[in-house]
Amino acid sequence: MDLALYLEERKQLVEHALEELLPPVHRPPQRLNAAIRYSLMGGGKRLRPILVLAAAEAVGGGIPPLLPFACAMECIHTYSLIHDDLPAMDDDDLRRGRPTCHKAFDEATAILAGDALLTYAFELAAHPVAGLDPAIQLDALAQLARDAGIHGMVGGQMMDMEAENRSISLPELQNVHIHKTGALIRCATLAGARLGGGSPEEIRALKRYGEACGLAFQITDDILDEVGDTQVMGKTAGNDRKRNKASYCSLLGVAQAREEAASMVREALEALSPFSSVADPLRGLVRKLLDRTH
Ligand code: GRG
Repeated sequence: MDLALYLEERKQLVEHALEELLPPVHRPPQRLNAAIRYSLMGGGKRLRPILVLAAAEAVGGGIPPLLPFACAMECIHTYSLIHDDLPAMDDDDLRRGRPTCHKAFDEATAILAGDALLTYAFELAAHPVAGLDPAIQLDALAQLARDAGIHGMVGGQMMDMEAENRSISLPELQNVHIHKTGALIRCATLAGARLGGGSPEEIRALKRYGEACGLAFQITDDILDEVGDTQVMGKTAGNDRKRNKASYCSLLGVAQAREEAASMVREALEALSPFSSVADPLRGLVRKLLDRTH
């Protein structure tokens, strides 16, 4: 299986759908629509929407009906990056290789672009999925709200802020990661499995895969922050150290952090053991995390 080709094709599908589904720049309020498009269409790996599609494909689901939900996940992710970059949070100038939204526009516009993306995401996630029991879609939508909000990403971001400038244990750090980054990644594979029509066993397996994949992703993000290259990553390296933030690298060292990431990848692959080659894109994706450079 050609993973690079698979990822490129799915990325194109997602980007084409985003182009179609987003309000055009010429429609008022133009400045808000321009800021939204600037952040959303300015690069990014599209990991979360691709995970939705790959999980759905692993359970025999079709792609086109799921594109609005997959795009909703990218909208939520992009809003979180815009807000995370604001002066009140990480105060970053560079994102996806370009000036952050508040640098390219202004702070108030960036706040509103994030707010608008979050709410637009739920408009997209509520697009009826053809042929699917609406109760299943409602479950996926409620799960998305939980994983993006207090009990997921936003809650994790708060824990992360509270952990700055103090020493925390590895289990505490893991808890931050599970919420801040892991919840949305797990939500992607869970939603794909549900909306793709998976059996309860398949849904459980893909949820477990998403959990392990989310942790592997965050650990490799910590490693990149420590040893990565700002130019290649398109965002500023060394932020954790600068802000005196605990990370897998500060708690374990880079070598042990790599070991932990590899162990999470093994766990994710183990979760996929009931699946045939239909899950090969998911297998390839999580293996690829170990040598990612951005
Ligand atoms: C502000 C509510 C709120 C939440 C922010 C996700 C997050 C929570 C902050 C982002 C900070 C950060 C660098 C987290 C580490 C993991 C992460 C989300 C990295 C960026 O995601 P990628 O690598 O980015 O998927 P691209 O640009 O490829 O989409």
